Amino acid sequence: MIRRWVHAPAGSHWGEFGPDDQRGRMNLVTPEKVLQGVAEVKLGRSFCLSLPLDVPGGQAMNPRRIAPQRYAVTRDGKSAGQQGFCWSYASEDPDLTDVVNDDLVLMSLQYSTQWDSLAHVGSRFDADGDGVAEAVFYNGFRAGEEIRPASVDEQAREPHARYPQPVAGALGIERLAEHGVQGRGVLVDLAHHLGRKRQAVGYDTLMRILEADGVEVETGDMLCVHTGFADTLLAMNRRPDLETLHATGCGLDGWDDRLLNWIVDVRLACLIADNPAVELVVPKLQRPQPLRQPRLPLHEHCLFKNGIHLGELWYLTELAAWLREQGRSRFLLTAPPLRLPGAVGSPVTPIATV
Ligand code: UVW
Repeated sequence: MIRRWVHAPAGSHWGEFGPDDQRGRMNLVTPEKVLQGVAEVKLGRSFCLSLPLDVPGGQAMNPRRIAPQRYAVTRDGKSAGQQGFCWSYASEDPDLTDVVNDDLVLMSLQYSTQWDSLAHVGSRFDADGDGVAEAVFYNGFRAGEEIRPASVDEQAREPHARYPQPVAGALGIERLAEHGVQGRGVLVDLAHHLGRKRQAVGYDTLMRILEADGVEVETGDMLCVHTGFADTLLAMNRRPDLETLHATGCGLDGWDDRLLNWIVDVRLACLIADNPAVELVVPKLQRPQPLRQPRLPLHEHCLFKNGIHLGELWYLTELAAWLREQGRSRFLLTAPPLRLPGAVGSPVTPIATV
């Protein structure tokens, strides 16, 4: 048996659902929470919470991520549709009338509306107490043993076999898919109160807004944070203007300990936003402490320490406006990722039903 960890990081809840758990706080979405979500369905109206998956439009926002490249499956340089017949059958049986198109897509799984799995962000940490910090993920799963990223060199050598092995040997997004991801969603509308100016939102501001709007968050809820970022991005119509985007939209303050404690104490099942990282990513020089530290402290806190999945670049604008009009904040949220073994993230088409 691999003993993955003897020390858990400060502020973490490793082992909360057992030492081998790979689903984290999504375990808090119990059958009872599903029923609470269903109880929010009064009209049967649905909202699509995904951006079109070819938004943002190019790699500018995140150079590591490629936009969907779509291909038709062809024969002799033509797709079945272009040939006007179904080549899989027609050559054998000219009497068959079927015309069939297939296609394929190459894209970064976290290019647009997405889930981050617990294999997405870990930390250099000495989990087994041997004095050596290793790349470790939630519940002590290791990079070298369970997580097998293809190196940049391997990818460059074999661009068409980018990920010959599943990247996440543990904690992959299929763990979330197997759960189903359906339960009660709760929306907090930061954009309504703060406008679209870039700013970090800490505990005090979040509490003030929750109170002003009468939003209650309970154990096992899936919290959606509306900042307006995705709406601004969508309006750019796949030509992202980085200068405008860098000045747009708030993000949670990953350096605010009271906020981090609240996320854990209120026992959110997961945390979702319509911006690219949920948190506001702050340049190194502006960070509070000069010590070794993460670039993404909220990612570290949620994904690495506490098993809280993050949803990013969701489209929440229409739902936020409708909920405000109705004086509501809760809904049934259905958001399973792809059941793709070993994937670090996944595109998702979340649906809110009210
Ligand atoms: C990083 O870019 C590290 O992550 P995310 O897309 O989760 O913000």
